Amino acid sequence: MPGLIVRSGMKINNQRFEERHFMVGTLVNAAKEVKSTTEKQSPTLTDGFHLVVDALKLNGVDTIYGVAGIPITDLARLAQAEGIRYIGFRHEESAAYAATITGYLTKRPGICLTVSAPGFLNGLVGTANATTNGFPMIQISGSSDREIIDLQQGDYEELDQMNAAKAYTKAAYRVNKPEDIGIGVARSIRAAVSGRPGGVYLDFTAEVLGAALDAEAGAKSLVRVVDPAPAEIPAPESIQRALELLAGAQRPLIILGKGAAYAQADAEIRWFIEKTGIPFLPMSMAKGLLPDNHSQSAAAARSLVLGQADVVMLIGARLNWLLAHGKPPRWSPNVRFVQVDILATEMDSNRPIAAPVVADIKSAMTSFLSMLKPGQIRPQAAWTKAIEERKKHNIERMAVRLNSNPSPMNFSSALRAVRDVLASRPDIYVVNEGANTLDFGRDIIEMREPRKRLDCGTWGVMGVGMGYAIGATVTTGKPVVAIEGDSAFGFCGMELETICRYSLPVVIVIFNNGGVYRGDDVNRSGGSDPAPTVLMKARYDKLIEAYDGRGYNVIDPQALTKALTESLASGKPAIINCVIDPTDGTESGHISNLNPKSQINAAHK
Ligand code: ADP
Ligand code: TZD
Repeated sequence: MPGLIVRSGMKINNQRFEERHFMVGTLVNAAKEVKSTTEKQSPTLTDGFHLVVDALKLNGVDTIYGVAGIPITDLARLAQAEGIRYIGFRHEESAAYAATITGYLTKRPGICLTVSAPGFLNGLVGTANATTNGFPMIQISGSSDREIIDLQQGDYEELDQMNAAKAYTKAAYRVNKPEDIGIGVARSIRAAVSGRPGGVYLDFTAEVLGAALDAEAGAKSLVRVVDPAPAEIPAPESIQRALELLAGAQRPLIILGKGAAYAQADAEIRWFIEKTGIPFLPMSMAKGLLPDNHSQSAAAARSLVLGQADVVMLIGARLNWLLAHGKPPRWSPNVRFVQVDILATEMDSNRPIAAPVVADIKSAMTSFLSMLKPGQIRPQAAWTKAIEERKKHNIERMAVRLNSNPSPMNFSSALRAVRDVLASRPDIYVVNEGANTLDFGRDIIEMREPRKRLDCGTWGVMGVGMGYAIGATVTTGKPVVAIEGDSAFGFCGMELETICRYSLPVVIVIFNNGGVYRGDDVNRSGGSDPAPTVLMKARYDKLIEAYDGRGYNVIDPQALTKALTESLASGKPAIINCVIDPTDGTESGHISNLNPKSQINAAHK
């Protein structure tokens, strides 16, 4: 074994190498042992661990989320020693969610680090979620010995990880030689952020991590990725076509999706909307891109605008299930679409797209603004008036529910209290998951700043809450309020300890109605087991006391207001257990219609 004098803190550009011994973990001992006998004759070496850390640092990675174990424990230690912030989670799924939301907020891939096989698979749920949502992140995993895996000879945590990952990621790579680490990292970064972003899997075998390499050759093998997400400029004729279609519309509508929020083209989007006067509808995570109280927001007249718009411009939004696939009866059969999206194959995926604009949103909106003629687009006054009237009607109807004070609290009265506290704190990130908690939360909590609302997204996945909350505050330094259904919280609730360990300013408000959707279901057999959707009406506030956090149990909106105000002012982790009427809420929230209905006539059952 050669002498392990390892170079780190490499400055690739000016070739100035700072030499020092590897100071962490088991390798420290190995290094010391060998150094005494062979130091003088040995070439200066680096190893896979160092090259991975150097490659990440070279590309601006400053945070890694992960769970330690064989074979990546020393990688986590070294990353921390080298100045990358390492956040250790209790479960890889949450670490992957944290990396995902870092990617969404920064447009740079968040990094999640997992151990082989089971840890890898746990993290893969989060990586697949990133891919589905189009957010950039990289799951880096150590893996076991290739020869043993390929012959299926039964290694510790044996799994053909790269091939398992391929189906659920935008790209999957494995590095089998230490000199390929730089290329592996570079390819992963590019794959994660270019075009439609997504989750990428990057596999380092245990052998590669431990392998030694001449330090100078190692340094030269690293790659700093230049322009990882190049601008994709739209064809001028595609912009022209779209503008003509919009100009001929009587009842135009703009739908802003989370791709628009991700693109960080906030000013360009706002200018276009305000210059044209077209009403807009924000999808859930695009809320706040323009403030919810903007006069052109049609959010409170959603059914009307979807049903009656004649030309709809989709900006970073897909015509998937969240938009009823653009089809009747929710939509007019004659509606025509402009779609601005970076992915050409998204066009015509559900409805024909009359005016596709394939480009990145910032470039596209810049072109729209430069080609838009004064007065070219103006929605009909009758259209904007109809929207105004419907908004007024719906807001008045909603106010009745919002302002009632039932006991126990229902979703609306509790959310009113949360909304009112957050009204003076637009800096706060709002994480939201559950079914009714999500649907009511989306409608009631007003957003005034872009990218501040983080929720279950395209997959409707429960369990993102804690990872998103941790990732958001670690990335931005801002406080987070996580509004959680009691079932949703349970998926990754142990991350409470992570939140307390790092003393993160996260306040978790648990909407506790004692069940999935509702807490009052009964066992149809008459037996004593709880019904499938029933949970214990637990005191979740007591959980956080185990970690020296602050817990509140509240049964009315006044107490909720006080608890939330106080916990936000403290800047410390807190749980507010919010007691909600178990009979409030509907099965599956607003998407009850997606539950299959039996085709068997009740009479024949
Ligand atoms: P929502 O759920 O909010 O409706 P989706 O996730 O369905 O949004 O759609 C987001 C769309 O935005 C995706 O089709 C994606 O390809 C696109 N997208 C993401 N980033 C960009 C960008 N920078 N420029 C153009 N399109 C983008
Ligand atoms: N598992 C995963 C990973 N995602 C899911 N979406 C579900 C299961 C099914 N599911 C929903 O779609 S919502 C939900 C589950 C289990 C929880 C709803 O209960 P809640 O919220 O307490 O979180 P409400 O407000 O009581 O409806």
